[in-house]
This record gives sequence, C-alpha cells and structure tokens, in this order.
Amino acid sequence: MGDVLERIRSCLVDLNRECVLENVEKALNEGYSATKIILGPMSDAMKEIGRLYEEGEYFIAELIEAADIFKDVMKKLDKLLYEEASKKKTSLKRLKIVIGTVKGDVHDIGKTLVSVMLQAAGHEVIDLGVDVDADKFINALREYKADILAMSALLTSTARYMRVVIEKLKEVGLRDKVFVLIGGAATTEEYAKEIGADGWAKDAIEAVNIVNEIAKRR
Ligand code: B1M
Repeated sequence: MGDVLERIRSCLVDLNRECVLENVEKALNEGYSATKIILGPMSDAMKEIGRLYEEGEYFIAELIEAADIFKDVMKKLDKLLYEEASKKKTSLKRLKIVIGTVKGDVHDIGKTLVSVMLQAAGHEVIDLGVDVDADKFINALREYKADILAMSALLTSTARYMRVVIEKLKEVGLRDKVFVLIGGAATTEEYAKEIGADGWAKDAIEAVNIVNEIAKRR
C-alpha cells in the first residue's frame, strides 16, 4: 500500500478525523481513485476497528465515531465515486434492484456504497434502508416489479434472516421471478449457496459486475 493510503488507514484506526481527511485529499492529488481509497484503506481500517472492538480495546462509542468519519469521507468523495462507477454504465438493460440491510441489523455503510455504485452504473435502485423485514422486501419487489433483491448483513445473527426472506419469496411465488444477491461481512459465497441465493458479492465493485452480467442476459 502506498504511504498515503497507509496513513489513511492508520489515521482512521486512531479515529483522527482531521488526519484522515487531510490524507484523503493528498491521495486524490497523488492520483488514487475514490473507489481505491474507500475499498482499500478505509475499509481495511473498519475491519481493524472491528477487531479492536472484539478484543475489548474499543467500545461502541469508537465504532460510532469510526462510522461517522467514514460517512464524512463518503460525502467528500460522493461525486467522484459516482463518476468512477458511471464508467461501468452500459447500454445494457437497466435493471430494477430492491436493496436493504436485513431485519435486526443497522449497519448501512457497505449497503449504501453498493446502492450508490449500482445507481451510478445506470440501474434503478430502491433502497429500503436498514432493519428491513421480509414483508417490506416483498412489498417493494411487487410494487416496483424489481428484477433483483439485494440483501446486506454484517451480523452473523442477522445473516440467518436472509434464509427466512428466501423462504418467504417461495411462499408468495416470487422466488423464480427475482435474482437474489447477498453480501456483507457476515456472508460468504458458501453461505449464499447454502441458503439458496443466486449470487454473492464480496464488495460493491463485484456487486455491479454481477448485476451487469445479469443485464447482459436479459
Ligand atoms: Co458493528 N459489528 N455492531 N457497528 N461493526 C461489526 C459488523 C463486527 C464484525 C465487529 C466485530 O466484533 N469484529 C460485529 C459483528 C460480529 C458478528 O456478528 N459476526 C459487530 C457487532 C457485534 C455490533 C453490535 C452487536 C455491537 C453491540 O451493540 N454490542 C451492534 C449491532 C447493531 C445492529 O445492527 N443491531 C453494532 C453496531 C455498530 C454501529 C452502529 C456502532 C456501527 C455501524 C454504523 C453504520 O453502519 N451506520 C458499527 C460498525 C461501524 C462496525 C464495523 C467496525 C464496521 C462496519 C463497516 O461499516 N465497514 C464492523 C467490523 C467489520 O465489518 N469487520 C462491525 C465498512 C463497510 C464499507 O464495509 O459494510 O462490510 P461492509 O461492506 C462491504 C462488503 O461487506 C460488501 O461491500 C462493501 C464494500 O464494498 N457488502 C455488500 C456489504 N453489503 C453488501 C451487499 C451486497 C454486496 C456486497 O449485495 C447485496
């Protein structure tokens, strides 16, 4: 990792907002893309902060502060992120995607990132926010006649709820009509297969690639 990227990572781990913002500016001047900054050092720092929380060195207050700094940087890079993801815009069919973080889970940073990048890539995104239950997902899928259901989960406990949503989709006769994409730190490709999802993305870029692939086939 370049020096400036490493500084972004360590400043965020130290929860030093000014230092993060200053180095993000420097990284942009050095030619790093907004996507690289967000998916690289910023995301790595959040994982490290999670580890420090697990080890009892950080508490909820630190997680909240880290999320706030992350959102500040997202605000700063918003336009650039959008422009960079727009390069993935294709003349393919524009798909409708219903997205949300599942019931019981309020982590929204990764989900929002995915949502922004899918929109920038030219798709229509209906973002239901966080703590979304099966009925809310189903109502939105019906109302917007969506092609894709995209669910995010950061907690092991809430990732289990994705299976509940998929079962409900079967009950109401929607399972064969939508592509189910899942993601978030509590999920894996194996887990996606296990619960009968159609796809899993490790990050926002992969999510856009998967959705564009589906668009190609329509
Ligand atoms: Co919480 N939290 N948190 N947290 N938090 C984690 C997830 C945790 C791993 C930390 C840890 O212990 N190591 C742990 C979960 C452990 C587990 O279950 N396996 C945890 C815990 C335990 C909790 C609480 C239970 C703590 C408590 O209250 N005792 C609590 C739960 C609240 C709830 O949801 N009910 C809680 C609360 C919070 C805050 C509210 C304080 C805050 C979130 C603020 C917010 O989101 N507005 C917070 C934070 C910040 C974190 C960590 C540190 C960072 C998450 C983050 O924003 N990462 C996190 C540590 C970690 O993830 N290792 C942690 C940056 C973001 C860009 O990454 O969201 O992973 P991420 O998204 C990525 C990919 O996953 C992917 O794309 C993104 C990158 O491009 N992706 C998708 C995400 N969604 C996708 C969907 C897709 C495709 C890709 O398609 C549909």
